Amino acid sequence: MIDILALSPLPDTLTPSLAEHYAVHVGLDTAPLDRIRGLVGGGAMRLDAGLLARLPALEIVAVHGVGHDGIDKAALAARGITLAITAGTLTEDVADLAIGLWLAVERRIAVNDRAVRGGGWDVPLARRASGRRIGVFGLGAIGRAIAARAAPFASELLYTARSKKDVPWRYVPDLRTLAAASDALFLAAAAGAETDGAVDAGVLAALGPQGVLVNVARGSLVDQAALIAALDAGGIAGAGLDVFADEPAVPAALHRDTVVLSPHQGSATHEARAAMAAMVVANLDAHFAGREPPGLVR
Ligand code: 8YV
Repeated sequence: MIDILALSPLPDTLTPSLAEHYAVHVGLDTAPLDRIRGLVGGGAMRLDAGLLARLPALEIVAVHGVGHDGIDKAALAARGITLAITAGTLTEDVADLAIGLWLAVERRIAVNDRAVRGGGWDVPLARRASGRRIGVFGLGAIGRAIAARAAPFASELLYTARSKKDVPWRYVPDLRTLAAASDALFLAAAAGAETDGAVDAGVLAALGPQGVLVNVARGSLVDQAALIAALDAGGIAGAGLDVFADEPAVPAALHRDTVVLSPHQGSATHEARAAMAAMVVANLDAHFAGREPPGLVR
């Protein structure tokens, strides 16, 4: 059997099907590193040149997810190592969660749930979600799915992306202008140098005291200290956050009624996780059969 390394324990949805086809080793300490031909890890995995050097037989990195910002792609390319992701398996689920977080912030769903559990029955007034101007940063598959869901709610749907797309929504070339024109700003851009800290104090100030930020992309897109400062100062109205700067750490300063917190669960549905597991295996199987993996990153 071909030896595969998982840097950390794999989800239960993936382990059985992977183990049927491959000899799976979990963790660097016990794995036969010189025989490892495939590496499997989550979308947030870190893979640098130093780790790659310890894996001389590595041929493919199969990501259980769609993010690959923590992977040194130049180092992979230099060794001719294939990179594959589970493209298309989790789009709808992440978009669903984004809308859920936004509605939970606007309509105080989470904070009121906590109040009712504590015996409360007050109904502090919330904000109408319908009729807001909605901005989406990043118009890949997930950004489009968010926009398609949000558009029926919105008075206007705007987006910022690397380029204007053939979509019925208004293109705004830069993030700060997008934030200024939006009541709710959804983050769906890929992480990386281009978007690192993109939501900074200036963008948050542009979003303004009535604005809500929703992040289902990566914590790295947001200057988290600036976000906390904006929430402290009433610079924005609230936030729905599925991702954080240093997961799983969630600063106590974000534990507030205007913020809905979520444990990086965008793809955590039975359906998405089953599809992700199947695609990790399909990517590996294709590669080792000499075919192009369906989730190949070019
Ligand atoms: C997963 C993700 O939580 O796809 C991604 O990039 O961050 C998430 O879907 C992660 O990959 C789980 O392994």
